[in-house]
Amino acid sequence: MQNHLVFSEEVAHAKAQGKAIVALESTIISHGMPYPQNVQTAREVEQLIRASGAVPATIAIIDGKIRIGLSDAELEHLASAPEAMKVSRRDLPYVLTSGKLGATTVAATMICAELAGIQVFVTGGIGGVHRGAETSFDISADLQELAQTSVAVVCAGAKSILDLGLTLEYLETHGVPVVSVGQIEFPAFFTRDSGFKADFRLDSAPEQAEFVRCKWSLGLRGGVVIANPVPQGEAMPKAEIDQITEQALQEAAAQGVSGKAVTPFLLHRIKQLTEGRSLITNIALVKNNAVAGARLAVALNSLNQAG
Ligand code: PSU
Ligand code: MN
Repeated sequence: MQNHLVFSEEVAHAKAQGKAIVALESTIISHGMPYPQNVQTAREVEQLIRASGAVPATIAIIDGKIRIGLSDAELEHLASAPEAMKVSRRDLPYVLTSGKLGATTVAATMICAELAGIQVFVTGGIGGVHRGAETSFDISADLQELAQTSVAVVCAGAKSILDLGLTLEYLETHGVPVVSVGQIEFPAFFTRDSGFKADFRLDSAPEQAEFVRCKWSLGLRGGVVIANPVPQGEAMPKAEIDQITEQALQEAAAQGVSGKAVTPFLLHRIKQLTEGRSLITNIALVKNNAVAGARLAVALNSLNQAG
């Protein structure tokens, strides 16, 4: 098992010293944002995590190894390499044995984080049940991963490109708690309110840490969604994002986009249709999550060390 993993010096050192570590995904870099904003954001997010007292571990697959923590040059390469594969659970053995460059989704990052002994993971938005899933069966593997892999996932909810009601039902069925921060409403990524409620509201990192630890101490495997809404001043107008989302969804259907290409297609079109404003919001919410995730990792680390 361990021979698949390679830790960066920074992360290896953090592990040896018992410091708090935060995992970060790489599909958001390769497929979620354009170059060079993607690599700038990745660097800033890492810095925010360090400034908040934790150590960042960006995860990707390079030369047949699961890399836990990337160098600056590796981040740059991943951000600008068009051949980077979007890697979810089912793709891991292929990308590792073929030696291709792989960017991990929420699902794959959770798997790698758990293997590396990292309990907190920060991203922008999780995948979910797509609209029309009753005929397309398009349900992100992220949800199955949350059902079985024990990592806390700090996100800004999920995008309204998804059916958020069905996404929350799916998580309920699989026993995945959805915790909102600062409000009971489940956030919808670009906006603070989705029209749906989270299961629980826990505003402080120590409360969130106790909750997560309690779940796992009961032997309940699986993740916890920590849904942290985009900051007030950075959110997009709901009517605008709703209309643009509809348009992007219709274009995806008309062009026959399917499978793993759906989510990147929609993210890219929304960015184009908002003339880049969605990207600014996206960057702001990821940074906001980085701070929340680092605080959670620090709180969880002190609970773990207290025994
Ligand atoms: N949602 C976003 N931004 C993203 C993704 C989702 O708002 O970058 C990425 C994440 O890596 C997520 C993946 O795990 O897309 C989900 O893809 P799919 O729907 O194909 O499972
Ligand atoms: Mn899908």
